[in-house]
Amino acid sequence: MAPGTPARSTFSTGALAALLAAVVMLVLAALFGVPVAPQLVADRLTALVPVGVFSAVLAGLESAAKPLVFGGVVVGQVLLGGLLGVAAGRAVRRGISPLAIFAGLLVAAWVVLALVIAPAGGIGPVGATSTAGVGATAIGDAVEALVFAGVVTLGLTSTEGDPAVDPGRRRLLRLAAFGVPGALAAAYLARFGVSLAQKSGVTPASHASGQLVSPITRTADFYVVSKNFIDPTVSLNGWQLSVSGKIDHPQTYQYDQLRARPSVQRVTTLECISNDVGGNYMSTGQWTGFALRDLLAEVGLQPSASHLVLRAADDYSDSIPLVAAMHPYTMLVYDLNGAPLPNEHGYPLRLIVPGIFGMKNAKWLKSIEAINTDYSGYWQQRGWSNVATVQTMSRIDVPTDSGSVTAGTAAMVGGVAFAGDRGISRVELSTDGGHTWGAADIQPPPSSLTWVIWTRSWTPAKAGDYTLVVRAWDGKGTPQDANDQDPLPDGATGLHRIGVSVKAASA
Ligand SMILES: Nc1nc2c(c(=O)[nH]1)N[C@H]1C(S)=C(S)[C@@H](COP(=O)(O)O)O[C@H]1N2
Ligand SMILES: [Mo]
Repeated sequence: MAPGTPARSTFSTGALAALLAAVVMLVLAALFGVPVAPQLVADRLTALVPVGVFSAVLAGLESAAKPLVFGGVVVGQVLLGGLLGVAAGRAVRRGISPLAIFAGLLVAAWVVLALVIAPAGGIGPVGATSTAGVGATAIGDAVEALVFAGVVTLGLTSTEGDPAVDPGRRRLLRLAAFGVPGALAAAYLARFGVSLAQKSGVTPASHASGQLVSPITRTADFYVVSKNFIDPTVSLNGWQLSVSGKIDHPQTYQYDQLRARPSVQRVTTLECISNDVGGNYMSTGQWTGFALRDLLAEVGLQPSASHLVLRAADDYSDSIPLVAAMHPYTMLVYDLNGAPLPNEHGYPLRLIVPGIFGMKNAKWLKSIEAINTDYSGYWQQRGWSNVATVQTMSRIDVPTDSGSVTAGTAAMVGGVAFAGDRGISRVELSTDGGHTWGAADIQPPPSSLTWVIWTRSWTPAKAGDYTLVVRAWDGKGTPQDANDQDPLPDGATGLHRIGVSVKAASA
C-alpha cells in the first residue's frame, strides 16, 4: 500500500471483505446449517431491547421487520469490517508484515464470531449448545474469518504497486479487482433480503379478499412464522427425536419408527400470538401423527416431571406444562394436509398443542426433555406470555373493510371465530357500530379444535356509512374480551370492526 493511502480506501477494503464474508456465511448456513452471525446478533438485540419498544417498532413494520433487521445487522457487520480494515491499514503503514496482519485479522474475526457473537446469541461459545454443534460452528467461523482476513490483506497489499503506473489506472484496476466481487456480494445479499421478505420471512395466510376462508387452509396458503433468517433444512440422515430428562427410559426415535406408529389425524387451527385483531396469522390444517402422551407413557415419565422442554434444529426452544402435554389431542405430527410437513412448517416433525398460541407448537423438533421446573422459551425470554392460552377472537372477512354493498339487497356478512380448544358457542354481528347485535349462523367446524365459519345476512335499508362489529363466545360461554390490547404479551384482544359504505340501489 502506498504510504499515503487514505483511511477511506482501507475502510472500504475492510467493508468489502465483511460483505464477502457475509455471503460465504449464508452459503455455509444453507448448506451445512452453520449458525448465521446476523441471526445471533438479532436474537441478542431482541432479547435486550425493552419489549415494549421492540414490539411497537415491529408491529408498525409487520412482516417487513425481518428483512430490515437482517439488513441492519449486515450493515453493522460491514461497518465493523471497515473499522478492522482501517486498523489493518495502520498496521501496514507501521511496517508490520502482511502475514502477521493476515494472522491477526483471522484470529480477531474468529474470536468475534465464535467467542463473542455465538454466546451472545444464546448458543454458547463456539456454538457449544447449538444443534449445529461445535465442529460445524468452529469450521464455519474459521472459513468466514479466512475470507475476511484474506480479502483485507490482499486488498491492502495489492494497492502497493509500481509508482510508475498512473494512479488513475491503478484505481481502475483496483475497482475491477475488488469492486466486481463487492457488487456481486451486495447484489446477492440484497436478493437474499428480498427473498426473506417474500417467503422465508413471516407470511400471513393468504385468502381471497372479500371471501370466506375455506374450513381447511391449503398448505400453500398456510401462514408461516419463524424467528429465522434461514430456516433449518433437516436431513433425515442424522436426524432423530431424543426423549430424555425425568423419565425412566431415555429413548431416541428414527423418523421411520415414528411414522410406523399407529397414526391419528386431527384438524386444528394454529394462531400466532402476535396476530392483530382482524389479522391473518392463523390457519387450519389437517395434521397426521400420534398423541404425545402415548410416547410419554412408553418412556415412563417420573412423578417429579412437571414440564417438557422442546428443542428444535434452529436452536429454538419452548416448554409446555405436563397438563398440556397429556392432553389427548396434543400430537407430534409429520404430515400436513396429507403430505410430509413442508420445510417451513417444521419438517420432519413438529408439535401441535391445542388451545395454546402457535409459538409453543415447536417446528423442526429434535428433542423433548422432561424437567421439574418451569422453563422460559425463546419468546418468553423476549417478554411474551408463558401460559399463552389462545384468546377468543372473531374476524369479519366479508365484506372487506371499506367495501360496499347495495341498499335494499341482502348481503352476506361472514368470517371466522376461534377460541382454541374451548370451541365457539356463539357469534354476534352488529351493523351499527356495536349498539345492537344479532346472532350469526355458525357452520359446523371441521373439529372441536378449529375456528368456525360464521355468516349473517344483512339487508341495509338506507344508503350511508356503517360500522360492522363482530364478537364471539367460547364454548364455556365466556364472551370475547372487548378491551383493545396489543398482542404483546398475552395475544391481542378487542373487537374487529370494519367500515362499509352502503350505496343506494340504482333504479
Ligand atoms: N423451531 C421453531 N418452531 C417454531 C417457531 C420458530 O421460530 N422455530 N415459531 C413459532 C411460532 S411464533 C409460530 S406462530 C408457529 C407458526 O407455525 P407455522 O409457520 O407452521 O404456521 O411456529 C412456532 N414454532
Ligand atoms: Mo407466533
